[in-house]
Parts: sequence; C-alpha cells; structure tokens
Amino acid sequence: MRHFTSVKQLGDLKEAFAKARYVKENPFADQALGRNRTLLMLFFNSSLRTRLSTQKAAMNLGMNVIVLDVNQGAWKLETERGVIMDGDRPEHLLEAIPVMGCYCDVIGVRSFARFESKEDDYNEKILEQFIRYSGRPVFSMEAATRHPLQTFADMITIEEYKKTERPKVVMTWAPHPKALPQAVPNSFAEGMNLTGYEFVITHPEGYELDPAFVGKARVEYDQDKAFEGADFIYAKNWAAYSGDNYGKVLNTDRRWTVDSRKMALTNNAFFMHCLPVRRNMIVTDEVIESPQSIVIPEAANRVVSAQTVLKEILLSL
Ligand code: AN0
Ligand code: CP
Repeated sequence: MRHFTSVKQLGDLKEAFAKARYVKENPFADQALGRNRTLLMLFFNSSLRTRLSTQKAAMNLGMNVIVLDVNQGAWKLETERGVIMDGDRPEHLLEAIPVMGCYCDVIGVRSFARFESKEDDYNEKILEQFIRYSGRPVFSMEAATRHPLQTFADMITIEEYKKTERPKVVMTWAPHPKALPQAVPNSFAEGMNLTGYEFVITHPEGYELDPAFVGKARVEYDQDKAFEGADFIYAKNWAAYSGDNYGKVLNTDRRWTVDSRKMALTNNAFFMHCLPVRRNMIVTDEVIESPQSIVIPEAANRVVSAQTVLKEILLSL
C-alpha cells in the first residue's frame, strides 16, 4: 500500500482484519519498522481522536511524529492556482506541499469538505495535490469525501462485537445544528458495501447520499422500520448532498434523535458513533451511556486501524 484514501485499498478484508488483530495483540512488535522514519500529520481542521490515535499508532511503530495545525502558527495557505496573492495568504500550497515532503517520509492529511464547490470537494482537490506534489505516501485523516481510518476502525469493531455472520447494520441520519460533511457516512457506506452484512441507510427526504457510496444498501425513509431487528445502529449527521442543497442543513428534526424507544425496536443493537457527538441531538444520554453503547471501544480501535495502515505503508517504503 502506498497511499490510503479509501477502505477499498485495504484489499482482501479477511486479511486486513487478521492484520488488525495481530497489531492489536502485538502493538510493539514492529518498533524497528518505523525507526528513523518521520510521520508528518497535517491538520486543516480540528481533531481529538485522529490526532491522538494516529500519533500513538506511529509511536508504537517506532516512528518520529511531527504534527502541524495549518491554521495555528503556519502561514495561511492559498489553494487556488492563478490567484494574485495580494490578500491574507502569504504561501501557496504548491510550494508548501513539496517543502513539507522534504521533512518527512509519510504524510497524513485532514482536509474536510469546504462546501464551496461540490466538484472540488468530490474530486478531493486538496488531498490529490498532496498525492501529486509531496513525493511521499499520503493517507487520509478525513478528507472531503471519506474518512477511511474511521471506517476501518468501525469495521474492526463490528467484527469484534457481531453475534451472527451477517448482522443487520443500520446507518441513521440524526439532527445536528451545523453543516457536517458526508465523509463519514460515505466512507462507512463504502465499507459496508465491501462486507456481507445486511446494510440499511435511513434518513429524511433530501438527505440522499451520492449513489456511488450508497451502492447496494437499502434506503428506508421510515427510521422506525429501519431499526426493526437491527444488530448495530450507526448514527451520524450529514448535510445535504443533492443538487443546489449541497452543504445545507435542511432540518434539525429531533424526532430523528436516537433514543431508548427506537433502540427497543432493534435486536438489542449496539450503538455506534465516530465521535465527537452532540448529546440529545444525535443520541440521548440514556442510549450513549447504556451497556449497548460501544463508542469508546470503537474510538480505541482507531489506534488499531491507523497502526495497521501505517505498517503497510512503511512496508512499501
Ligand atoms: C466531523 C464530521 O462530521 O465529519 C468529524 C467527525 C469525525 N465532525 C464535526 O465536525 C463535528
Ligand atoms: N472520529 C474522529 O475522527 O474524531 P476527531 O475528529 O476527533 O479526530
């Protein structure tokens, strides 16, 4: 593996899960692999889990780590070519990327959808420039359209908790006051389509995701119906994708909040969320604190997913 931007690049899933299990059981077995190798983690957006878990994963592999928050202390970056740079951005991405490539062996990038241009977001304009101009392996720490390290951790978690070969997994939209990207739901749907699980997506009308990510999922607009018999409930908010509504919040209807009444419709389902989560918007206190909530082990598996992927990248150097 050189670049990692989608869970599709995990290749054979059984093998990927076996590699993840090995990493989880033997976290310090590959300390020599990363020796004198430097990881640069670059953040255009905030992070708690991705920052800490990826740094921990790299340290487990013996790597040195540099973390840069582009918006705190670095020069503000111009990202458009052809712009007369007489504004507040003193440096261009086209110099910054190859310069950063000189100081490291591997680059992780977080660059969310900006909701300014659907085309730029869905072409992964920022991430692709890192791949093209850095001269280094690049992995996504959530880009505009996907969050593959999160999805891989989610998949590892479902494998650990599932009680049947083919569990019913339901991804539900839930309300949120701000416009959030589609990266997490896109990526989760992409991952679920690679498995043999039964996969259902439920959301209000207007929140349809890109069909390329929905794949063979069943879309059910009645949330109660979708929840019936579910083994896993995966909650997430996203802003609208379709047409002129791209990036818009169409409603914040709290009838979609995941609560105990809805969880009672399921097959005693586990509750999952990538976090950070807004309580009593996305999910009630009661559900997230219940024994069926696995959000913390899910977050813990972010170290495992990052370390499994970083190890593959190091092996390719
Ligand atoms: C981000 C999102 O929804 O994509 C990050 C989630 C991992 N969430 C927020 O910005 C709240
Ligand atoms: N789940 C996740 O990626 O969290 P952070 O945004 O805190 O990194």
